[in-house]
Amino acid sequence: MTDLIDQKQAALAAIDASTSIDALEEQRVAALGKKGWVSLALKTLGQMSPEERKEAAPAIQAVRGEVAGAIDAKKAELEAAALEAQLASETIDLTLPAPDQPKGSIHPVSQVMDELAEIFADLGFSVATGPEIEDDWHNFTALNMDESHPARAMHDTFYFPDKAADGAASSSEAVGQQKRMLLRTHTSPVQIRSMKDEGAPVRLIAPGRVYRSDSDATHTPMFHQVEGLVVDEDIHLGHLKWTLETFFKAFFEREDIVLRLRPSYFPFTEPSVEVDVGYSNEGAGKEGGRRVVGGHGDAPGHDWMELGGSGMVNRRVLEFAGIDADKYQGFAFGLGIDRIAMLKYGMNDLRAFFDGDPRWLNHYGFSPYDQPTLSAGVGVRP
Ligand code: FA5
Repeated sequence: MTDLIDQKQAALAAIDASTSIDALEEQRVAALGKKGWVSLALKTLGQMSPEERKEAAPAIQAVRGEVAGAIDAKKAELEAAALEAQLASETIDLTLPAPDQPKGSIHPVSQVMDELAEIFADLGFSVATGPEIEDDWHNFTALNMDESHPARAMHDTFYFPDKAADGAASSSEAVGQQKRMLLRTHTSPVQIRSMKDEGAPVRLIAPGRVYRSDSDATHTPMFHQVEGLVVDEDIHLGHLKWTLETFFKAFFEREDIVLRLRPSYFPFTEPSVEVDVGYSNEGAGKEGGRRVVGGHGDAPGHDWMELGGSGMVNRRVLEFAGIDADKYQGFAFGLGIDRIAMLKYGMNDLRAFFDGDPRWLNHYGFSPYDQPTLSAGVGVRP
């Protein structure tokens, strides 16, 4: 019995001296575990006479209770101390100055895309999308530019490595060419995809990124276009002109916009017209950037900027897309979104659009609260 008392005193001292939950667990196993000294003492009860047992059992149980109680108490104490330490390490000093807010802004191209969608939605257009990694057929062939068509060369196309050219037999080359993959050079393939999917009539815009190997102040290798397509019965060039004028007046929020429609050529439209807008270089925008001011591009200090191409959809294109070209006609246009953003918000150089310079973004970017709406205005500046 004295052994037991000694062991108890030693265990209580060790429990009290434990500085971690792990150390405490060791003490628990040593005393109360299967082979712990308390458990072994309990086992000796079986060999005792009933009288001895009557005396020894309560004593062992008392020791057991005392040791278990000490372990529980120490455990609670250690856990409380750990929590205290964690809370102390996580306190926030509210008297410190607030850290700089990370400040983002809406890129002018995104803002202009939202403005376009808002204006065209009001004219009954829906918004369509298509893949940026496109195949040769949708980007060129179905738009009436077969393989030998010279207009293909004008697009400075980024092609993906040609699988057919990697040692495949030349007999499969014709098939390979049709499926040759590229970065789309314009948004016009969305015309084909939409007509194939939806048939006629259609009335849509398709804004998105396009790619050409091209770079100067008004050309970048990646830029944005918005395609417009209307196919219905009795559609004519007058509808195209009215739509473009109505759009540009709403977009630039002025009535004196002067558009110049120049006869042009696109394989997928016939007749084709290029759309220019008159603008001023003279201090109208912030830092005197290019800006539409209304008026004629031939006036002194004014010039014309080419914004896009358009025309009546070539019947070959309608046929490629599975539309009855005797019943339906259509007009289409493709405008450079970055260019119209430059003219609206007065930037001079297109390349800065994609440099990611926070000073530029801060200056020309929009607040997320400036959601363009026709009622509140589509051209709100922060
Ligand atoms: C086209 O891309 C035709 N798909 C447009 C079209 C659609 C015509 C439907 C008829 C019917 P173009 O290559 O001219 O056409 O480009 C259209 C506009 O994109 C240009 O007027 C210009 O505003 C813009 N653009 C062209 N290349 C660049 C470039 N590298 N960087 C910025 N904008 C560009």
